[in-house]
Amino acid sequence: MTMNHSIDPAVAALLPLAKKEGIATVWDRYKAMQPQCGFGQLGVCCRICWKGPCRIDPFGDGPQRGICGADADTIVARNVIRMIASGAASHSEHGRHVALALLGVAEGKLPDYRIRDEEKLRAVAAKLGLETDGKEIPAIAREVALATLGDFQNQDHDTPCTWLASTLTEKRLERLAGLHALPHNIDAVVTQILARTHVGCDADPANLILGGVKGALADYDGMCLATELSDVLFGTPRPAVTAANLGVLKEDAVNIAVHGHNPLLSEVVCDLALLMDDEARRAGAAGGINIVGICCTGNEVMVRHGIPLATNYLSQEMALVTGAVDAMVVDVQCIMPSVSEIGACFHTEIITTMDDNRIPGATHVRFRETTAAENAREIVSLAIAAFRRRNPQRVVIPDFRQTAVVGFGTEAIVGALAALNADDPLKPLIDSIANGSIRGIALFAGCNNTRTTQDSSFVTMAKKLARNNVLLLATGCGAGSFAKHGLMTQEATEEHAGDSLKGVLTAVGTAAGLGGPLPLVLHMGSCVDNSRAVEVAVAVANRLGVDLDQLPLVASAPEAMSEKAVAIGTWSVALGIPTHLGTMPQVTGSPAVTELLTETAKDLLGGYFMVELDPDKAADRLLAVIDERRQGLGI
Ligand code: MSK
Repeated sequence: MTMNHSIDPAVAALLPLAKKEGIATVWDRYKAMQPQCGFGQLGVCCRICWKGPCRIDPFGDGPQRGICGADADTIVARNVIRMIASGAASHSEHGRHVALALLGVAEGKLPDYRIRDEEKLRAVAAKLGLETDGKEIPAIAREVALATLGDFQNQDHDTPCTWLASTLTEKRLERLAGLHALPHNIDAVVTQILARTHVGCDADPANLILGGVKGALADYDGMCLATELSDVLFGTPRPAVTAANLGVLKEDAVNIAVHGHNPLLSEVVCDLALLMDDEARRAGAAGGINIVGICCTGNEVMVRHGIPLATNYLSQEMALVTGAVDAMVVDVQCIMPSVSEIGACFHTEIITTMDDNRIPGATHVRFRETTAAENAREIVSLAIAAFRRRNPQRVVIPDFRQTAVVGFGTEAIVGALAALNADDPLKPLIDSIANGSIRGIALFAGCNNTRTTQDSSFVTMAKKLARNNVLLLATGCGAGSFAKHGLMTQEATEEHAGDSLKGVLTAVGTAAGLGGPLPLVLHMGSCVDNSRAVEVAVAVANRLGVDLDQLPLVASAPEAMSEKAVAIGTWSVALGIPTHLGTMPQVTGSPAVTELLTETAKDLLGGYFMVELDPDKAADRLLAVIDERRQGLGI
């Protein structure tokens, strides 16, 4: 039973304990929810007005139209693009937060933050077409922040968002412009989706889906700016050796788990933890303060600072079941509301920090960038106080932790390649793709989902693709899966990579001073950092003079779950990338929408969705797509 939930051994070790203690977990609630609503699974339930809810009979016997007259195609299309709007809003709100912080730093209003990567700031300014010669860092930062905020303010529909226009290939921009799919303003596009899906508005499924594509591209824009400006403020990822899984918790330390997404909070908590280490020791924690990450905040601090990852999305409750977490500090997105109830079974402080993301039963520390250090000090003090209340008898830390070599953002990958060819860093990568040493590239992204065995599909697919010489990139909770299962190590490369891939990874890793190969899977960051993979792909495409839909590049979200994942998957398709989903999307109640997303998209965009629940078969399908692309390029 347990191993059907997850292949994570730490989860397997703790689930019986949760059961013994009477603690309900995500898997218990999933079981209690069965059977789940078939109408919802097909996407044919409409709750957009109070004449409803309406639902379309998928077997053709009952109603084929809702009370207003909307059919299954309209309902499914409206539902899915509303998910995209939510995903785009989530990522871009995160991005706006970071952009405003950069503006505050530039104007000297946020003493608790600073620009940690001036070189990246200059590179970003150049990318956005801003003149930097003779300008001081604060002035450049201000211009970058204002140009970025323009992507939330521009009212000229014919001028696409700056970040989008600055980061894609010319051919891709032309193709998207031809479909009227280029967003001009993130906020406006999200609003348009909500407006056009109101009762009595857009009923054309193809038109709705195209509106969703525009929303997804707004999501891309928001992710891009969030990632790049976070690098400016907090540092650009560099390779680091760290560890993953619940064994990173320490019995003798104040364990603080940072969980959520936005580094504005977690970075300052990390800074304060260093300053307050002695205080923790005085409270009896011989190991001082131990910061660990969960979900994408975990990925953010992992790739930038090598802070260990406790776990990924689906097992966030398990961290609490160890009885060793003194505080779980959360900001936004992917935080299960159940954590406050489980925290209350122990001594654990669950601390919410954002006024618009609160959980009943949690302690709320109102986080403001203007008072960040003061807020973080309060948070760390709460954790130390909780540590004093910890019951050592209830501490069960599963002895599972894997080494993880992480921190492969674009700059780190290019830097490693430059060790082989300083004048033309992309050449070794392009040559390896051209001569078949690297058969293709796969980006693994996305969440965990109770519909699949946690981590299982990620691991199965990655091993098979690597054996077939596919270079693997990962972000988000997918990256968390690989880190927990030891696939971000040099040993994994030795064990699982096909011979030619191993040769390339060894040559690059050795030249870059890693004393051996690059890890089997390259950790690029959190789910908001998927734009890093696009940056690498665009550089390769531009170098070859082709568009993204010609590259042997695929994406996969084997355990997709969130609305953000729907948005990411859709922009991946819009950029021309064949995109695999390992969970059934809630669209199959409409043959028209299903066809649009899995077939018509290929003609319109070059990218398309592929649904395959079996990970072994999914890997085969991705290999076939890669080979098709290679044939197209004549390599
Ligand atoms: S946290 S969106 S479960 S990747 Fe980014 Fe993980 Fe998916 Fe949340």
